[in-house]
Amino acid sequence: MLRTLEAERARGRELFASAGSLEELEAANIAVLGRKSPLGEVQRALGALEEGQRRELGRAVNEARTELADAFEARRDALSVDVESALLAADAVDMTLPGRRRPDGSLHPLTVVEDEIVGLFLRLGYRVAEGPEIEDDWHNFQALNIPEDHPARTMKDSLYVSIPGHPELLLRTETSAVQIRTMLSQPPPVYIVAPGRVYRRETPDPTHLAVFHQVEALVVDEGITFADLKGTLEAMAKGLFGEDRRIRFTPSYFPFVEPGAQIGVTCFRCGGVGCPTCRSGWIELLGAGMVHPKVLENCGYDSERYTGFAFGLGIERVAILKYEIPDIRLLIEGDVRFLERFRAA
Ligand code: FA5
Repeated sequence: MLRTLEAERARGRELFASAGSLEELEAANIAVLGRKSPLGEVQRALGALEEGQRRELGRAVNEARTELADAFEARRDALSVDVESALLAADAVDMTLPGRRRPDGSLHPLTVVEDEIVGLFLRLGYRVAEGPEIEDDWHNFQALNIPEDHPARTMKDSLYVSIPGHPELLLRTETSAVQIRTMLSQPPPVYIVAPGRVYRRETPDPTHLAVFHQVEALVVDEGITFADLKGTLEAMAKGLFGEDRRIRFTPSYFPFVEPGAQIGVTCFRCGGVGCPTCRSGWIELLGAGMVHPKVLENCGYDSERYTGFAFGLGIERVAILKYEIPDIRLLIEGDVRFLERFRAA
């Protein structure tokens, strides 16, 4: 039996040393130290021996077991380190590789144009005013000299909001309602610009959207005349489009101004001859005029002492003129290929 024991010791050492993985090592452990292994059998046979022999052989079996168990553990530790190293190697990050560069984002052309227009007026000493996008009938119509039965109400198709208990709410059709809110909140003089979103029931085409943005301007002070309006608009058009683009004033009607005018800019595509984008050679940019005395009075201003001018321009219209965009709808489609053009803008 001692010979078997020696042979098992040698076999066990060999098997453990040659195990190439933790799975192979576990199988070797069962074969060498398991209950059904030759060593196990020797151990079971001990009971049948007489005491002196049993003690001697028992000690030898224990020694063999201890040595083999140590060999098993030493190999298991070595293999575990290998496994961990392999996992780490698979997970390794090469710190010397160049990083993946994400393309820089950019401002939407409408934001760029709005910032430019507002910036122009801030430099002239105006301040920015704001109003809600959901308006009531009084601010959107009545205070702007558009009473209930006034035909001007049908000039723009309004979108009404159905909120129980608030029958007169609508999505504002123009930023002019901010004129009213501003005058009600402060005494003259007033020098404000009010950028914001407006809503109309329109079918979009190359120069029209149903939801678009306007910048409203309002000036009320002593001695303001139409010449101030004209000079301000000419300065603005030159600032936005450069010295070469021609602008024109044509008489127009808005109930909240008297006299009223529309300002057009020569079309970037045809230069003013007429094409599918502009139809007439001109692209209408804004409506303007001298604030109607009734509007001043509706807000508690003394219309004998104060006069003022106002205008409202479409930001999308400025963008299509400035960047020569053939269709205004491109501005709201979010197509990255189109927006990438403005990365450097
Ligand atoms: C108005 O909205 C007036 N509130 C402007 C005004 C303000 C007049 C103060 C007098 C005093 P109008 O509906 O014309 O006017 O619109 C003003 C500008 O918004 C237009 O000149 C145009 O640049 C732009 N605009 C109008 N409709 C659309 C549309 N459907 N899509 C894109 N831009 C539009």
